[in-house]
Amino acid sequence: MATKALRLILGDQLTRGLASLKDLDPAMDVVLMAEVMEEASYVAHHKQKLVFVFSAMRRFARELREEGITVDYVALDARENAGSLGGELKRAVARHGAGRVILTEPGEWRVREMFDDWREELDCDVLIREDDRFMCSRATFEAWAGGRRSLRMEFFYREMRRATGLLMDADQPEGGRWNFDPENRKSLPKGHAPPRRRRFEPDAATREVMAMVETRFPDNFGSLEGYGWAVGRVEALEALREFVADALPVFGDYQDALKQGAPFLYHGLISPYLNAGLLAPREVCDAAEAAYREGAAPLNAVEGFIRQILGWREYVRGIYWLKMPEYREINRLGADRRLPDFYWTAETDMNCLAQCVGDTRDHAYAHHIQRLMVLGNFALLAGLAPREVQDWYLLVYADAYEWVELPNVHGMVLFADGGLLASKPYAASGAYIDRMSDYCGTCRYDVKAKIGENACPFNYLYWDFLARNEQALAGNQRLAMPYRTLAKMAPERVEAIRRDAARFLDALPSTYER
Ligand code: FAD
Ligand code: DLZ
Ligand code: SF4
Repeated sequence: MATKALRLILGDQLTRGLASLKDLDPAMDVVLMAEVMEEASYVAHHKQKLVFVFSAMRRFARELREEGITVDYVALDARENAGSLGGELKRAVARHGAGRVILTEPGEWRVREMFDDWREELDCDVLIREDDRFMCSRATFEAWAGGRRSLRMEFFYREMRRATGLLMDADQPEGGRWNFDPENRKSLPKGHAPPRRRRFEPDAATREVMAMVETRFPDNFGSLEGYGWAVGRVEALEALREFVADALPVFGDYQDALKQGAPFLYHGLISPYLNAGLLAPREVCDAAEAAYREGAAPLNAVEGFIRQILGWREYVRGIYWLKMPEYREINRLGADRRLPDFYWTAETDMNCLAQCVGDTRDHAYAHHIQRLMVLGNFALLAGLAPREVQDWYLLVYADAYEWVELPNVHGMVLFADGGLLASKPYAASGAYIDRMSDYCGTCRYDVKAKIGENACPFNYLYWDFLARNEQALAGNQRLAMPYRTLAKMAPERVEAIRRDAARFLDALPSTYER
C-alpha cells in the first residue's frame, strides 16, 4: 500500500519541477512549507530579502493549491510555529500521519547538517533527493576537479559549453573563441543614459508581508521603500524577457562600468529569481543564446552573460560543496580588522563606497563590479576579517545564499583561500574606479593624489596591502610588476604610504554588532 508522503519545500526551492515534487500524488501527499525564525535570523537579512523570500513562498504555495495540491503552509506569525524547519517537520509528520518525508537537498551546508539530524529524529523514512536544478551536478564537478592542480573557472566553463552545447558550432566555440571579454569592459561615455529597468509594484499579498517584516524585523538592514522584486514565476519570466530585449545587447560592453545613481545599468537583475528557483539557469542561457541566433544581441554580450551563469554560478557552487566546511575557516592573509560602520550607514567621505552601500541599502542589490571592485576591494585592501565580511555579504543582498556568496567573498574578493579561485587578488587603486565610474568627480578625495590627507585612500591602501602581504603574495607571478614597482620605491615613500594607511584605517569606527 502506498504511504502518505510529506514533501518539504524550502524558501529557495520554489520550482514546480523540483525533485521532491516529482511523482507527487495530489490525492494523498502533502506539501509542507514553513516560514521560521531560524531561517529568518541565522543572519539579520536585508528587509527586502525577507519580503522577497516570504512573499515568493506564499505565491508558490498558492499556485500549488490552484493545481489541487494540498499545501500545509505555516506562516511566521502562526501561533504554534515551532521556529525551526526541524520543529515544523516533526509537527507536520505527526499532524498528517506521514509515512515518508521527501526533501530536495538544501543549498547550504548549514541546512544540510540539519537534514542529517532530522533523519535520525523523525519516526519515518526520510528521502533526500539531488537538487537537479543546476547544469553541473555535484558529482560531475567533483569528477572534473579530481586530481587537477588548477581549478580555474575558465577550464570548467569550456567543459560546460561542450557538455551543454551552448554557443557551440559543432565542437568549436561559436565565433572561434571561448571568451570575448577583450571586447567588453568599456566605461560609459559621458552623459550616457542607461535604460529604465523594469521593477515590480508590490501587490496586496506582498504589501502584507512588508508590513509583517517591518513589525517583526524593524532593526534589520535596508529599506523597503524601493522594493521592486517580482515574487512569482510569471513576473520573473517577464523580467527575463525584458532584460533580453532591452539590456542584453549591451550587457558585454558595459558589464564592468559603474555609474552614480544607476545601480542596475545593463545587468540581468535575475539572481534572486535564479537562486530561489523562479527561473532555471538553463532557460536563462537558452533565452540569451536565442537572442544571439536571431541577430538581436551580439556574441560578446551573449557569451559574457552566459559565462556568468554556465561558468561562474555553476563553478562557485561546485567549489562550495567540494571544499566545505573547511573552506569557510581559511584565512591565508591573516586578515583580522573589524568591519567599519560605513558598511551599514553609508556614511563615509569615500564617495564610491557611500554610493555602493547606499544602492545596497535601497535595493538589496549591487551589481558585480560594485560588489567586487568597490566594496570588496576595500575589504581586501583594509584587511577586514573574512568572517565579518562574509556575514555582511550574506545578509545585505536579496540573492545571497552561502553556496554562492562564500566562494565569491572568500575566494574572489578576499583571497582568503590563498588563490584556489582567483589567480591573483582583485586589488586595485583609485585609478581603476576612476576609469570605470563617475564616482570620483564628486568625491572629497583626490583620486590622482597618492599620499596625504586629500589622497584617495584606495591609492595608499593598495600599496600598503602589497607591502603588508609581501611574504604571502610576492611569489605570485601575476603580481610581479607591482612588486617590482614597490621594490623601487624610496623607503621614505613606503613609510609615508604605510603611515597614511594606518592613520586612515585606525580612525574608522567599527561599533556595529549584527
Ligand atoms: P548579471 O550581471 O546580469 O549576471 C547574470 C547572472 O550570472 C547573475 O544573475 C548570477 O546568477 C550569475 N553570476 C554572475 N556573476 C556571478 C558570480 N561571480 N558568481 C555566481 N553567479 C554569478 N551572486 C549571487 O547570486 N548571490 C550572492 O550572494 C552573491 N554574492 C556575491 C558576493 C561578492 C563579493 C561578489 C563579488 C559577487 C557575488 N555574487 C553573488 C555574484 C554577482 O555579483 C551577482 O550574481 C550579480 O551581481 C547578480 O546580479 P544580476 O542578476 O544583475 O547579474
Ligand atoms: C532565506 C530564507 C528565509 C529568510 N526564510 C526561510 C523560511 O522561513 N523558510 C524556509 O523554508 N526557507 C527560508 N529561507 C531559505 C533557506 O534559508 C534556504 O533554503 C537555505 O538557506 C538553504 O539554501
Ligand atoms: Fe572612491 Fe577614491 Fe574615487 Fe573617492 S577618489 S570615489 S574614494 S576611488
